[in-house]
Amino acid sequence: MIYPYLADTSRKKLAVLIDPDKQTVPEAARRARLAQESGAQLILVGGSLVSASPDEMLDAVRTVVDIPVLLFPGSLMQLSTMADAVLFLSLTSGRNADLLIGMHVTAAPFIKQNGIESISTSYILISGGNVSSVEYMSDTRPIPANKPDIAAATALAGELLGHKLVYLEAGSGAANHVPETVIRAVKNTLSIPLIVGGGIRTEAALRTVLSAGADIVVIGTAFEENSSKMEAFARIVNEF
Ligand code: 1GP
Repeated sequence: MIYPYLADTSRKKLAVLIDPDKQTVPEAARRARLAQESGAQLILVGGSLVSASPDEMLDAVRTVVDIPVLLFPGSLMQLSTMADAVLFLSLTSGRNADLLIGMHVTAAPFIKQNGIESISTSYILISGGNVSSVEYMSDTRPIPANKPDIAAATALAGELLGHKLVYLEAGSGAANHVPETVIRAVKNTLSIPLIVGGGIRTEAALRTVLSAGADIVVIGTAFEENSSKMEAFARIVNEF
């Protein structure tokens, strides 16, 4: 069971996102090993546009690390038995019924038959200043970045529905990460752990997101561009 580890918010966690579309299997394994050696606590595997099964990549990654490897599925095609657990995402900022419940109905029997740990997660898209892949692919509108009250109410609705995590997402490669005001408003209303990702590129941005209340911070693009940043980023997360 991975959830109790995620639910322990006494220590903040750095999650390194590995997008199967942006790297080969050996590259993913190398990056995962570097993430663990650098002090990251989690690996997420997934992306908006992945069309092949992530099985081989998950297997390779899990072979080289001991830290939990979570599947972060952009679509049903990415479902796999090879991760430690799957984030069972409901895109609650949007009004696309398929991404709120439709795909979950299709996926549920597979998850049960295979005994996969699924962690129900409110996935909340916040405008990151440019049109993200998630926004385009999901055909939904993000919550405006200057509406913390709407973000907080959406997150609270997810918790009241029984979701176990909230993930505030600005979109991979976002121009702006989720603003401090939004993170703070959401954190103040929640008693479940808060994940924040998208557009976090600098140490200053990482500190802002952590001090605003993120329990888990997800970083993909910044490490794809420069994997040597992992160590400094992990040190900051571990200091909080
Ligand atoms: C995307 O939140 C993640 O789903 C990570 O975003 O690639 O911008 O770090 P970045």
